[in-house]
Amino acid sequence: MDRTVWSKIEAEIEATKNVTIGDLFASDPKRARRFTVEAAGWTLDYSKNRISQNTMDLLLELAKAANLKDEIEKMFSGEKINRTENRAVLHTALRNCAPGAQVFVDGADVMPGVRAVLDKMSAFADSLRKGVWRGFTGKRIRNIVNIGIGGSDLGPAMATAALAPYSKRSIHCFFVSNVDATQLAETLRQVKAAETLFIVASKTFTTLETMTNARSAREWLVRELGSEEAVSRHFVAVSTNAGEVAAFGIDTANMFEFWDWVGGRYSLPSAIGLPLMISIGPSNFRKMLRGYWRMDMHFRTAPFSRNMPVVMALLGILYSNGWHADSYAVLPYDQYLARFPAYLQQLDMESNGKGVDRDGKKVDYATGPVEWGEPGTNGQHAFYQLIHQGTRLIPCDFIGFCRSHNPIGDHHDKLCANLFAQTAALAFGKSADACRAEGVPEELVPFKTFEGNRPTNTLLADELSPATFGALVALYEHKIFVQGVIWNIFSFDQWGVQLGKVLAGNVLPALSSAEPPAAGVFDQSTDSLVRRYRAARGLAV
Ligand code: G6Q
Repeated sequence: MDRTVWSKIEAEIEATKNVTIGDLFASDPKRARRFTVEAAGWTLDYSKNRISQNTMDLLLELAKAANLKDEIEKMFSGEKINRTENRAVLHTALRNCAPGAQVFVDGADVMPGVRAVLDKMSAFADSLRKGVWRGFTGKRIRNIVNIGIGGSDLGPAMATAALAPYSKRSIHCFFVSNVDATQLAETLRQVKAAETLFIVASKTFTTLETMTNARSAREWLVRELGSEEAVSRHFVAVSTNAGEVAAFGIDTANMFEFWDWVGGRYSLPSAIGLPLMISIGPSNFRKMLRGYWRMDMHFRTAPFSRNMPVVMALLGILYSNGWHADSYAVLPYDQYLARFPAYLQQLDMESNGKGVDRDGKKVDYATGPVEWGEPGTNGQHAFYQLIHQGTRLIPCDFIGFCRSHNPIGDHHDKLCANLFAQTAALAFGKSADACRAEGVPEELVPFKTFEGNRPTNTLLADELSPATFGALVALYEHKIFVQGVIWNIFSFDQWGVQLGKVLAGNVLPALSSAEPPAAGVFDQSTDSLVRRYRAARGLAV
């Protein structure tokens, strides 16, 4: 992070620390308009933040000092910015809707491949939806079970729920990710083998959880349908690894490809989105891609002062590094977005949860914050207490829509009234005098006072559509990218995840071997836990 600019921001925070959001509104009748930006069907009102124009100008200087413009161009044009894995980062190519667009990696245009896979997915999704592709016994496919984890699960699972109003309701999508057999078993209880298609989604096709679940699902299917030959009608794969797909027994004609320049957590608009495409249909899927692309174009071309991802990223940095907030909450006022905070947890925390800078040196400032949240209004009856009156600063993103897919009575007005009222209460609070004026007894005044000055962003779109949904995901992707650039960390690798993939492999044999582990193989605590487990399962300790 640029020290010179950052020290100016710190000085500004110190000089204005007693100026509240309420004061800022009182001194500027145009504040709401000044701090509102529009992009790709979304309005971002960020006026309820602890910022003046001066704060924003300084934050924008920080973006400039990090050469953000060049970094954005490097990403869009296919430079290998994921340096620790020597890969380009081109999720934006997956939704590049510009006619005739070309994007080069190692001298080869990736766009023909992107278009070909989209066409292959579309043909497959159509034939499945129309009942042309049928199961081994001739029955229509009514259930899709996606087997994948992390980036090969969270995106399609979240998006399939988010875009349920656009789904073909006669096809049910299930997502199995956990190696805990309970998830697979409970899913299989709900489906009939003859009507079920399994999508094995794994970039590497070697991930322990996914391959374990896929093998068990395959055994179940063969058992239920009585023939190995059934597998080819009931299993397809999404992967970058054709060799492993073939070794598993899936015909590579039924494999949907993606590429090493698509990071797992950025892969929803790739073939990883196949269950979503089957659910909402190819045309809606393409509308979603267009929504992503509109936000991509906004991000690439809009001046930083009007650039929604850049503005949100800068505000996040102000709170993380300037006000020392450890976390932020994302609060969608839409039940269809219930899984959006969980999806963002991976997107943000796996991307920016890094402790060394791009030169491999330990950073001495905070990087990726903890992200969490739940849909409104449920959260209001749970954790909002802490946001309103607790000792921690929790900046919040409120997300809402002007129209509901389920316009029953006045539910939607009530939902949105809560959204707007919460942001106002957080910003302006309720003074002790206001409590007294309402007749609150003096001894209760401290408990009923809200100091306010709690920052929020409000994101509003007309309705939750494939296009606004795509734009929303792209908004957060780019916000996270900008923060990574300013923190000078690599956002597109995930060595912490790799570690987990190796560690369990070392312990696994010790849980079932005839002989207990030799002394000293594991640390003391792990050794005693392994022996406790073995004893309960009747094995020698
Ligand atoms: C995402 C991560 C990680 C990955 C899973 C699944 O960015 O790399 O969450 O998606 O570990 O990996 P596979 O798709 O290779 O099974």
